[in-house]
Amino acid sequence: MGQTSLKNGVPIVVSLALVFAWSAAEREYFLHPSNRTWEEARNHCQACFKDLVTLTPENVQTVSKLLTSDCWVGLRKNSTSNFNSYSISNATNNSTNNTIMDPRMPWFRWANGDPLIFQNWYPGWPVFRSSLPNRYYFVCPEKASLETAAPETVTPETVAPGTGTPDSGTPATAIQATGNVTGHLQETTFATATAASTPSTPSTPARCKITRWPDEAHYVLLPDFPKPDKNYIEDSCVAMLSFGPWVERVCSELLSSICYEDRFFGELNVTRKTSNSSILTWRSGPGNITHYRVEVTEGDNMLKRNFTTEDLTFDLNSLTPGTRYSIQVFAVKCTRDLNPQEDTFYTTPNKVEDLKFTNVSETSVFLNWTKPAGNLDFYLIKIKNGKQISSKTEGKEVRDLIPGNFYTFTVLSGVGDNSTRSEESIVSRNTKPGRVSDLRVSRNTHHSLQLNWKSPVGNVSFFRVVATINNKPPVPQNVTITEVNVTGLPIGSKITLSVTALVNGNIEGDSVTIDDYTAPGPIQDMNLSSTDVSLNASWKTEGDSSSFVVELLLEGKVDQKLKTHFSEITFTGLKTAAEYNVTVYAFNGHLNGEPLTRSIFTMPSPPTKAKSTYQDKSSITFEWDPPAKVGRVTYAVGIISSFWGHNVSERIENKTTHTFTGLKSGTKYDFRVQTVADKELSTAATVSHCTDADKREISLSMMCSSAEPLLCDGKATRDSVFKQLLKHFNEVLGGNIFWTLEELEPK
Ligand SMILES: *C1O[C@H](CO)[C@@H](O)[C@H](O)[C@H]1NC(C)=O
Ligand SMILES: *[C@@H]1O[C@H](CO)[C@@H](O)[C@H](O)[C@H]1NC(C)=O
Ligand SMILES: *[C@@H]1O[C@H](CO)[C@@H](O)[C@H](O)[C@H]1NC(C)=O
Ligand SMILES: *[C@@H]1O[C@H](CO)[C@@H](O)[C@H](O)[C@H]1NC(C)=O
Ligand SMILES: *[C@@H]1O[C@H](CO)[C@@H](O)[C@H](O)[C@H]1NC(C)=O
Ligand SMILES: *[C@@H]1O[C@H](CO)[C@@H](O)[C@H](O)[C@H]1NC(C)=O
Ligand SMILES: *[C@@H]1O[C@H](CO)[C@@H](O)[C@H](O)[C@H]1NC(C)=O
Ligand SMILES: *[C@@H]1O[C@H](CO)[C@@H](O)[C@H](O)[C@H]1NC(C)=O
Ligand SMILES: *[C@@H]1O[C@H](CO)[C@@H](O)[C@H](O)[C@H]1NC(C)=O
Ligand SMILES: *[C@@H]1O[C@H](CO)[C@@H](O)[C@H](O)[C@H]1NC(C)=O
Ligand SMILES: *[C@@H]1O[C@H](CO)[C@@H](O)[C@H](O)[C@H]1NC(C)=O
Ligand SMILES: *[C@@H]1O[C@H](CO)[C@@H](O)[C@H](O)[C@H]1NC(C)=O
Repeated sequence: MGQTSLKNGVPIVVSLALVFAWSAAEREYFLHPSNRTWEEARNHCQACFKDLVTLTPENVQTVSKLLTSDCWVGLRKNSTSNFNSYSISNATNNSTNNTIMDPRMPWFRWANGDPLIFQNWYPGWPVFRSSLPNRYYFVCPEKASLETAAPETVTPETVAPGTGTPDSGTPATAIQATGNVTGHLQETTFATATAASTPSTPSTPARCKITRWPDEAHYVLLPDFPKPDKNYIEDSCVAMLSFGPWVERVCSELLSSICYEDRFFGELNVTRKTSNSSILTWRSGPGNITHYRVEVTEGDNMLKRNFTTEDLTFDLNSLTPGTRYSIQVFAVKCTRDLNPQEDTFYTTPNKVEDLKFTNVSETSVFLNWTKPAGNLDFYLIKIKNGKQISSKTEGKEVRDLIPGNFYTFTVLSGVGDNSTRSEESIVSRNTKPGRVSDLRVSRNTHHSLQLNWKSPVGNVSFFRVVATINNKPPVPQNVTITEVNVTGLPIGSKITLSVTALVNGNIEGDSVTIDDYTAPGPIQDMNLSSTDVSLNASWKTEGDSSSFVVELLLEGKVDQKLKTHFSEITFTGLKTAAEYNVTVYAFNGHLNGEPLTRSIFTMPSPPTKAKSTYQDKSSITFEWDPPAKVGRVTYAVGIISSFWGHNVSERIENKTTHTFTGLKSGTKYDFRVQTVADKELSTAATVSHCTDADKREISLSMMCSSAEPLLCDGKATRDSVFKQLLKHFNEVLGGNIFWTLEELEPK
């Protein structure tokens, strides 16, 4: 009955299973310095913890560090208290059935039922009975077979109630009990053994009570043997010395003690989380829990609330949306907080408000919204194709979109651990369609233009083409292809054309604009007029062409080329008497209208400074200066005497002097000289001059009778005859010929 048999007796399988169980739980150890008996210490441990400490190779270090003095541990020689826990190992495995040790062995199990797989006795302990068995001879006389019974030896420690039926053939009357009583003592002897086990005084014989037989009880005095073992304690409890090893002590001794408890791992569930409420449920703690304390922490605020042991749930209300709450539920046992059951959770944040587009471009949109009541940690923007972006602020630009596509944007508010999100706020629309490219005009006619372009990247439902003419209201046109022939335009006009891509009926992209012209009309009605050094051209055309190109050609070469915005032009500084061609066409940007050419001569320049350099009775010589800037020139010269009706004209070339002969004497001639160019004559330079007079006297006799003598008087008075005569000649002859009138006194 020693350590060896203990070790051999404990089945390996059983202890392994329990080792696993130990390692799964984390044990905590508590030293209680107050002096208690082993029984009190154990009761206290069971009330406020789990039990008295159980020592294993793993925890012995930890526990021994707590020690300040000798302490009770959970081991007692008397193992009757272990019966209940014994069935645990039995039930676990059928195969152990036959190998289970007799539970009545001392030191068999720890107080909590754990098997004793580790021992650390101080040398000399435990103390056993001396090797000589204490023999108790006792006789339980039975009338019928008193003499026949063989004495048996009984070891008191092992005596336990038998359950078998008495062996009726051999009823025991005198028994000598040794270590093994099975099958011999039956139930007849257990009580005697108990009585005999504690012979307090050797002189007092133990009594044997036989209860089995109904007739009467027989009490037998047993001889006593003095007990040789001084340190032997019949019902010892184990104390751990402050330096670690174990010794037996009397259980009623007052010592401090060490309790243990498995660390409590509960489970706190937070359910039915909404934006402002949730429900907490938790596990009941082990043993005699007095109450539960719930601590709800939000930022720097903490709410504490006590709950009774029946109440394992707490309805949290009036919470702030989108906020992190951390919860601790402490089970309180003997005023001690057990390891808390913990959880943190977020309330659902509120959905964002006023979600709208603040800017939409071709490849991006700017979303803005307002922060909802409560808290949140970030916003999440979901785009249709599964893309997600997050934002810390109440606005976000979403980039890399396709122009003109329809997008749905979902904005949610989120919390730090992504455990919950708000409801969705949704907006959707098309991005702006792109700008058309390569817009160009071709096939300009008088009344139409052909427009071509390339469709932009992305989505377009149709194009709007607008032709604006001057300030007239525009004429829009919708097309789905990328070309259009714009018709009905005014001739020769500047047309502003713009093409805009649209999607979804009315979402417009940026317009692309181009200016061009319808083909200019022909020049009509050109009028030319010229002087000797200038030329004026004016014309008309249909339409409102912005400019004209005017070419002035001389002898087939371009002399001047001008662009004008007016439909009239004057060239100056021209050569005289030269044939100029004037070609005019309307010009609009790159288009020329049909040209019109007319020609005209510049007027010749007149000669100047005509004068007479010589005259006699029948001839006059005239001289003049030639016109400026002239080379070879023809002059038309002429002389007229209006009196004689004499008219001479001639053409001469390259001379600036001419003599007229065969003239009448004393006559005034009017001379003119003109430059001749083509059929045109320049203005004339004129001078009058008289031939020398061949004087003759003609006498004219007149009879003058007058009532008034003075009237016939040659002199003086107004109405004199002479004066009238003078007047008459003046009228007839004038200055055209040489004449004088003189009055001769009557002889
Ligand atoms: C105990 O009794 C059984 C059966 O009677 C026997 O087989 C066994 O040897 C005995 N043991 C001792 C130690 O006497
Ligand atoms: C326990 O008893 C010892 C000896 O009797 C004494 O020294 C010690 O102070 C006691 N401890 C307490 C906590 O009462
Ligand atoms: C064993 O201890 C229990 C209490 O733990 C006690 O009731 C019982 O009488 C003791 N038995 C013996 C044989 O000492
Ligand atoms: C084993 O346990 C069962 C019930 O769990 C019980 O009926 C049986 O008697 C036990 N066996 C022994 C040897 O204790
Ligand atoms: C235990 O034994 C019973 C009957 O002896 C049997 O029905 C059962 O299956 C066994 N269980 C195991 C785990 O071996
Ligand atoms: C286990 O022990 C019980 C009683 O001691 C017995 O009835 C049962 O048959 C045993 N089982 C096995 C598998 O030996
Ligand atoms: C917590 O929830 C789980 C799963 O629903 C459940 O199995 C468990 O019993 C709950 N615990 C408590 C303390 O309510
Ligand atoms: C539980 O503990 C309280 C106070 O600590 C005590 O009054 C009560 O009797 C204990 N109950 C049990 C069953 O131990
Ligand atoms: C909870 O109970 C403890 C112990 O009974 C007490 O000290 C504390 O004030 C209580 N707290 C609340 C919030 O009721
Ligand atoms: C939109 O949000 C951005 C970023 O938060 C901010 O800068 C901008 O001012 C907001 N615009 C409007 C109109 O709220
Ligand atoms: C929360 O979710 C977003 C999007 O799913 C992710 O980008 C972010 O990293 C997550 N944050 C955490 C803390 O899991
Ligand atoms: C062109 O489209 C716009 C926008 O859908 C519409 O208002 C307009 O009536 C359409 N014009 C023509 C000529 O179809």
